Amino acid sequence: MPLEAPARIVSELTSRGYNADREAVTLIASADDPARALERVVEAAPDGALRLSVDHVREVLDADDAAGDPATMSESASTRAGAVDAPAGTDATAETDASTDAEPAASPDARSGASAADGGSVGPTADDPSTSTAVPDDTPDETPESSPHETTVSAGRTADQSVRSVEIANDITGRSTGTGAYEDFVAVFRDRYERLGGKLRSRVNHRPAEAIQSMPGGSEASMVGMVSDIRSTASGHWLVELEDPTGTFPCLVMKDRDIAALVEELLHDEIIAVEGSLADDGGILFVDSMHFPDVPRTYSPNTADRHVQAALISDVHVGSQEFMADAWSRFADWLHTPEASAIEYLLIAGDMVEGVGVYPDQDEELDIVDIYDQYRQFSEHLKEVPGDIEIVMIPGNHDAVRLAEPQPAFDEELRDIMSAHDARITGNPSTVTLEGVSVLMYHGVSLDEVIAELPEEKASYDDPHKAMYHLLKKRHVAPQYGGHLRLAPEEKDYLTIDEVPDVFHTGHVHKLGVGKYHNVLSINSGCWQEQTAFQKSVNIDPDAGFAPVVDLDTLEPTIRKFH
Ligand code: D5M
Ligand code: FE
Ligand code: ZN
Repeated sequence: MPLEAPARIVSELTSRGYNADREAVTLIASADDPARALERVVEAAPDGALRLSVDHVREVLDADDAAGDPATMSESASTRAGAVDAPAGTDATAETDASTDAEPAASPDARSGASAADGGSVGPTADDPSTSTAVPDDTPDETPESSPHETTVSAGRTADQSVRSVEIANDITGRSTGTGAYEDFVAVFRDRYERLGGKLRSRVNHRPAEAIQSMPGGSEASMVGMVSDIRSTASGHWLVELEDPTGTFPCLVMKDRDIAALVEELLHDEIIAVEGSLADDGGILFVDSMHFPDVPRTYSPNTADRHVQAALISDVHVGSQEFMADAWSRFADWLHTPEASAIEYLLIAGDMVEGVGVYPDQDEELDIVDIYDQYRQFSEHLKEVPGDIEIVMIPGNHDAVRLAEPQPAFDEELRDIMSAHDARITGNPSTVTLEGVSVLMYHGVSLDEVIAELPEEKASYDDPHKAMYHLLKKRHVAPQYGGHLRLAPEEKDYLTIDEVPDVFHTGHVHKLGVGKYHNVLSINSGCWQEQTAFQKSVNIDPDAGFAPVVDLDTLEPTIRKFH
């Protein structure tokens, strides 16, 4: 195994029972022969050492005689045997107290799709502020040898990292072919039609628009098409125009039919199927039923073979004056505690930094004005996370990548800035499969659209997971093009949801929402940014400083609060 990557070195050291300071790992990584350097460092490690210090590594590398590090030698052997190596400055009391924030599992009701908040078990309102802090504020600050944030490994995590697996699919990075030309838009919509239409064609006896146009009046007819227009008629009925590669056809949904409620859910450019009968003159289809690509009700999600957890977060917004550095540090410190030892994965669904020039007047609230400095600072905060947690991140609309979706991952320059933690960096959206559990990660800009277009009870900022349900039902993360959403036409539609994910993870709206849709766990992960002036002006009250945690073996969610 190549040992150049810090994470590989960390895992090699962990498998031999050692933790190491981050700088020590960096030093080993930068040696001429990292594998040999690691061997020598381990051989020369003082008896009973738990953590290999940077001084130790330097001495070994500089001269060939090993020198013990008093600070590490004083650690007890029992700690080495698997107990957590608390970050320097965190004491046992802090660890115990950390457990008091435990929020009950959200227990979303799979059938009713009830929001976690409905159950009163998650969300800011359910919290008792006195017990909700993950690590008490009085945690001592002294950092005798290295700052807690230099710590790379928590010994409580599995030593055998070979059981881990992270696979990434549907990543646009490096595959972008679109030029933005008209033909590219035609191609991407054609691909969308083919792939989502394919999920509907077996369910209805469909005909192309062209064929329906020449069918006699009164015939039964079905069509699979993209919604190209939605209008209400003078008498209050709905006229939905469907388009397929052969043409368009007008479909009428009568206002007094049950299916009229479904018209309220429709977005432009989504793919649906309708069945009905043609008017006497054959010029319009009276719709009797409407079908969505959807997720089968009986979908049975995959689970991991062992007890292991993933924390799902987003919208860190480093560089904003409202970024909650303290809450973030509490979260990161908590990840070093035994209570968090099952968390081996951290997924970050976009908006790492606040960015520059994303919204009007945004510069008035910037703490860091240079975008690269924002990423440097973000990287520092990432280092607070234990080095033996696998991190996967996608960009969001505040990040320094193209805004149009699908968004490619961060470029080399930004990757370099964020390399310290060896995170996996992928596009928005991406499907990330953790030990068999597929997580569809999507930043969530389309949620603004879904919430704006659908009636309050079907999608709202207070229940963002319900808006996510509609994306699952439409099998597309960003169905409607032309509003908030910018689309980069590629040769295939990266935004369709081809395979049903086991978990759907979004952010962007800065509100917590957890629920299950046809057994797919849907999590909108809140943010790490306090209310901004804009959000105040439009009454958005963000859920800031929460970390949803998912059990990958049961797919049960828990929400942790850190502020
Ligand atoms: O956006 C967080 C949420 O707030 C998301 O629902 C969009 C909305 N938002 C925030 N600022 C603005 C402005 N200036 N105009 C419109 N909508 C806004 P995020 O992009 O993740 O910060
Ligand atoms: Fe955001
Ligand atoms: Zn966003």
